[in-house]
Amino acid sequence: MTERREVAAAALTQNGRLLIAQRTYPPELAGLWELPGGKVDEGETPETALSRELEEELGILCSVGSRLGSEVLLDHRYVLRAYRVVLLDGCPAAHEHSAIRWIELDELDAIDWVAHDREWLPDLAELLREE
Ligand code: DCM
Repeated sequence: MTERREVAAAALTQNGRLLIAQRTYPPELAGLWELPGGKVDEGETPETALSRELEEELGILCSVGSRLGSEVLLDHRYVLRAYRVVLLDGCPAAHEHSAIRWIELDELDAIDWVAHDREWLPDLAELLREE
């Protein structure tokens, strides 16, 4: 069996708020909110891949830190992992999403999340409480 390819997702927090992004594709996920990120390409580390994705998708420069929460198996090909991320430069803009939002702790539960990302809600709540 070949190893699963990683999809890395960013738990980017600033001033007690978390950045979330609204997907445009595939149709079954369009309109739902996620931690932004993407697939780790061959030769990349999760950290370099996530930095690249955040620059492409949101136009920001970030530092990727430690893992957050458990890994989530997407299907037989992909594993999803979240990382704590700090914004170094730029102001996030939705280049590839339909919208972005900064949310507070008390908004976490009510968001229309992509199902897999819901797994991290307790970890995200703890992260926002620490902020
Ligand atoms: N994905 C997810 N949650 C995220 C990021 C991605 O469930 N926070 C899923 C959606 C896709 C796959 O990972 O099935 C690849 O993502 P993308 O299409 O953004 O590269």
